[in-house]
Amino acid sequence: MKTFLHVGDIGCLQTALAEAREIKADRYKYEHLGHHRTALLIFFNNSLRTRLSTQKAARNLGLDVIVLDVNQGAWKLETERGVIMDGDKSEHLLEAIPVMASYCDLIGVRTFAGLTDREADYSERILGQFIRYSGKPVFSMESATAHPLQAFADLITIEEHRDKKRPKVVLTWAPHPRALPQAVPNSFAEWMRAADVDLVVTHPEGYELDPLFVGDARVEYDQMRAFEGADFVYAKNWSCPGVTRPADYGQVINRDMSWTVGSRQMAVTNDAHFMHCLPVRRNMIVTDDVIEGPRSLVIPEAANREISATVVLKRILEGLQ
Ligand code: AN0
Ligand code: CP
Repeated sequence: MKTFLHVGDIGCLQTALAEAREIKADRYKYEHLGHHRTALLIFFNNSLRTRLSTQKAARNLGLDVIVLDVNQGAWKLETERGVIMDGDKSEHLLEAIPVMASYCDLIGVRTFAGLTDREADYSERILGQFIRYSGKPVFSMESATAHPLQAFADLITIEEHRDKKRPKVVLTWAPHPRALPQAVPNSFAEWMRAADVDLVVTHPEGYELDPLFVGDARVEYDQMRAFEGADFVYAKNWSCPGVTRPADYGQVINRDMSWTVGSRQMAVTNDAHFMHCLPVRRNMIVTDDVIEGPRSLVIPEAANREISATVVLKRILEGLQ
């Protein structure tokens, strides 16, 4: 595997899930694969889970790891070509990428959407430059439009907790004070469509996700109706994707606190498991009672980030042999 951004990059999901089970049973099984290899993890944005779980995954595979926080200690990077660099940015990504690539064998990049220019975000301009100019395998650690390591961990978690062949999985928007990317819901929808689940997406009008990810999944604007009989509830905030309202791209266009997931909504589900990728704002996205309740999966879901990352890095290393 040379790049990891979309669900198609991992191939057959049943095979990937079988590998996840194998690695969970013995996470050092492929320790030899990373011998004398180095992973570089580059963060343009904050992270707790991705930072820790991807490093742990790399070490499971015997890799050396270098972590770079671009905004702490490195030169400020210009990302647009053709700019006269007379501002505060000392170095261009076009030099920085091949230099960084010369010290490693594979590269993970976290670079959030700017949420001002839809075309720039949805063309994955920054991740694309790493793919084009590094000459090394590149994987998304949440890039502008996708968070595949999260979606893979979510799928592993659903697989571990489902008690029917085809569970009903509801992706619900929930309120948040600041504008957030669409990467998490995009990838969740994309991976759930590829898996054998009954996916329902619910959000206020104006929050329609890009068809590239959501395809023809059922969209239900009435949150209570969407939750009826759900086996899994996956909550997430996202900003306006600009699909039906291009001028509002990246904006917060709804603050309706009745969308906060609480016992009222959970009561109409099939005793659903609650999921969220974290970090979560309590009593904005979900009430204390629900996130602390017996059906909450947020901690095992985060723990599975180590497993999804180990499978993905293993696949990349196998491609280097
Ligand atoms: C980010 C987001 O919503 O994309 C990261 C989630 C994994 N969340 C925040 O910035 C709060
Ligand atoms: N879920 C997730 O990716 O969390 P971090 O932003 O803390 O890495």
